[in-house]
Amino acid sequence: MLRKILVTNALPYANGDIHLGHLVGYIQADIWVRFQRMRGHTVHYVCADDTHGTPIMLRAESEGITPEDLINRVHGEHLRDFTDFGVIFDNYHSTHSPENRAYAEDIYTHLKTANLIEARAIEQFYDPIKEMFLPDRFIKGECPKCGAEDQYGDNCEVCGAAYAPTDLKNPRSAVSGATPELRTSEHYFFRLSDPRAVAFLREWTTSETRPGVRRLQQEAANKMREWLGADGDNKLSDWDISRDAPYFGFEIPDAPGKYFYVWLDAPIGYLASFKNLADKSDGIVAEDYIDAPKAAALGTEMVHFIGKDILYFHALFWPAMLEFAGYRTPNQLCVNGFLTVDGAKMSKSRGTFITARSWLDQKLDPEALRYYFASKSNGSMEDVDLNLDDMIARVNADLIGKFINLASRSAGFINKRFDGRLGAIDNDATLAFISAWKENSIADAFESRDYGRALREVMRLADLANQYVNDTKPWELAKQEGAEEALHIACSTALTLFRDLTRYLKPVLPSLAEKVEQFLNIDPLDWQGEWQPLPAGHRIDPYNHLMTRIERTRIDSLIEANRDTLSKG
Ligand code: B3M
Ligand code: ZN
Repeated sequence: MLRKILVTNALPYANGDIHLGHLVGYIQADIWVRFQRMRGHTVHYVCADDTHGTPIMLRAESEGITPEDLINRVHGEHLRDFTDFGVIFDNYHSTHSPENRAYAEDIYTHLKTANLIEARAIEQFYDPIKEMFLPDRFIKGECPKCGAEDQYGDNCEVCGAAYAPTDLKNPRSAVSGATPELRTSEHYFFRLSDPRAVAFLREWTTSETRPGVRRLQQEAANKMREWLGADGDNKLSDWDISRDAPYFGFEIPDAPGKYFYVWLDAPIGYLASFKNLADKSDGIVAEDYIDAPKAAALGTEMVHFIGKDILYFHALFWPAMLEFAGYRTPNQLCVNGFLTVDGAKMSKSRGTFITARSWLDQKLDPEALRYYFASKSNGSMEDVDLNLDDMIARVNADLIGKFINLASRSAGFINKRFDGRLGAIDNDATLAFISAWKENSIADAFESRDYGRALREVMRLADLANQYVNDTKPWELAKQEGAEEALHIACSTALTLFRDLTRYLKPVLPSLAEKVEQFLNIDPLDWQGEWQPLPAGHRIDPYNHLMTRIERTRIDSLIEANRDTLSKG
């Protein structure tokens, strides 16, 4: 049965560059979207910049521009970076948009009507010079536990202690340096602790979205059990969803000077981006994917790809917000781990806090990184390690040494000796490929986002194909009298196997696959129907260079370009 799926990635904050750590989850999502489309399913793939909140307001102020100018500039930078890595959204929107304001107000109003919003007075640090309340990360002081200086208001980077800003010794505003004052202000809370919300979340976090497919990976479901507590427990605390002016965001209806906290309207940005897409497209009806009754009746799906650091928001706050506002809830959360580089956290001082743009500036192939991240992805929340030497070795061995080499050792003879026309193929050599096609094992691995398993199977097939070429030795047949037909069959067979490998690699290496489709002079490859060889008589185009080996020197200059010797991180 063909599926209709709305797929999203986490919305990157508009106050920073896209770096390789972001790209793990974006590439995993883009691969899954491309795979589903090759299988014939309808996928709408959307994202947006996450634009509200104090950091962006203060950064715009420090640059002497408006927040709107800042987020417009960053929107273009982010979209260029994603596009250049082959992460192609149907729409890349912004949370600072009319659609997002409308949905945020509607959801809030519904939650209020459901008696799930409560006003409470809270004490917070206030900066008397900047005349603003201070988020925890904008208060510095000495750690109450170990005395370390210059620690943030919520946790100590030296001893790891978590605490309230009021526990800091000698607190000061990180914005103006002033000593902050404790002031009381009314805030609005989403009552996540309401028994209705807890009961809903217990069911939602443990249910299946399709037969045999759970909404959450096992590690994520385990975290939920920890956060929700055992049956009868009620460990969820209510969520403060308002912030006081001055704040860059949406004002709360009927609450002048009160704004939606950035995380209230951030996930709503998924809906806003899709609504913006639907309104400018023919044949897409946003409500079919957003309204609970319509989505249920039509069987449309909503699948979010996120990093594990934002699981709490997406597995608790977000589904509860949607459920009690009468919107459809997500079918699945696909959660990725963090990126480490050479086994350690990305670090500016070591030059491994690598931006997407710097990878491209070094003329490194973005599809090399796509391939490596895919080979290290297994569909779990485990961290992904970018071991730079291993990446060089694996890309050069698998893609250049096995995959490309197959075409480069056979295409020339077809062009030179047979006018670019293919001949008959050796059916025995295709048997393993035909059974792989029928077994669907590679497709199943892509479906479950275990791209590492998929690629291991693809490379096993590539080894078989290269073994066939090594056995038939076209370069020797070309010198033998009367071996024309054997040469024609050997090279035609190799190119059919190469076509199969290209199909399987296409979700991971879309632009390389497109070059191969042009060289083989075939229609865009999909992943449906019966297996067919490239037919005898089919004309291929001249073989051109498809991919360049990666050299360590290029990686070394990448690291130098990202090394910030002054930074601590
Ligand atoms: N902007 C945090 C992040 O960039 C936040 C994600 C929002 S997803 C709705 O990971
Ligand atoms: Zn400490």
